[in-house]
Amino acid sequence: MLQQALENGVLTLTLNRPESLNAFTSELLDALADALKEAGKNEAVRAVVITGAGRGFSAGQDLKEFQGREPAFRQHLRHYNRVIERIATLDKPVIAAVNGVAAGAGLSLALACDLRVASSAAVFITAFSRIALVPDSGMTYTLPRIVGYAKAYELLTLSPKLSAEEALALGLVNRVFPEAAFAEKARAFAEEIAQGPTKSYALIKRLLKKSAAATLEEVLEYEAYMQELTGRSEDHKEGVQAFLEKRAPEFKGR
Ligand code: LHQ
Repeated sequence: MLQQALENGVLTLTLNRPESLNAFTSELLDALADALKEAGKNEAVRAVVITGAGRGFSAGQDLKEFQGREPAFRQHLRHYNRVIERIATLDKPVIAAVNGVAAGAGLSLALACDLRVASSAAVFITAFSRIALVPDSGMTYTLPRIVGYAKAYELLTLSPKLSAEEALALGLVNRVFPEAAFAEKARAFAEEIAQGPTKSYALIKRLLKKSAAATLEEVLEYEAYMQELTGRSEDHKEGVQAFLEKRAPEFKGR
């Protein structure tokens, strides 16, 4: 259901229900939440990739899970919200490797990640309004912050199918890689990030999250505090030394 593999500092979590385009069941969401919690504790993990098995990334909620009964929506969303909150508070970069279609809460999950890379074959659909729902899993928070209110309103109400190139033009994804080389390119991208100054990345994430609901004055204060922390790191010393010696730095995430 959820595959896990740790290699070269990158923990890859693969949603593995390909027969339903990796639609989410409560079980899959809980497994994902647990894996993210463990990733936070494991020092060997310096970046996390979430991707999908088969031809989809995730088609969102498994619409067969509640067949014949009414879901308790608010209660069910706790499974989603735990995942979204763990991504937001995880001090490590989380990359969505969108290998195929991302719809509904599958797209919400991708948008909650820090970076998104897409296969040229990927398709993006907000999908909620197509089944007369409102979005969940933070999409009304993340989407307007990425594309602005006007585009978010359009994407959420009309729910068009966007190609990877359209998603790139909107800033919904950071990179598009050709379908045939996607897995390899996405891995290389994630490994490059895992080799980076990941302690500094962690504090950049905290600063950006804080700035979403803070005044300039508060942000300036928080930046100064975080600068003290990164300024005393081994990686900062290595970064300056490497610059002075005109060589590439070797960061350790400390
Ligand atoms: C699926 C699904 C799926 C089950 C494809 N479930 N089987 C939260 C709380 C509580 C309730 C409700 O929702 C939420 C959050 C949400 O995420 S709401 C949004 C839910 N997702 C959708 O509405 C998307 C539904 N899927 C689609 O519109 C299409 O499948 C897309 C556009 C994603 C892909 O289209 P195609 O590439 O043409 O593939 P397909 O439709 O042929 O699907 C392939 C198989 O996957 C098929 O099974 P089958 O046995 O017929 O081969 C689908 O039934 C199954 N599948 N999505 N969400």
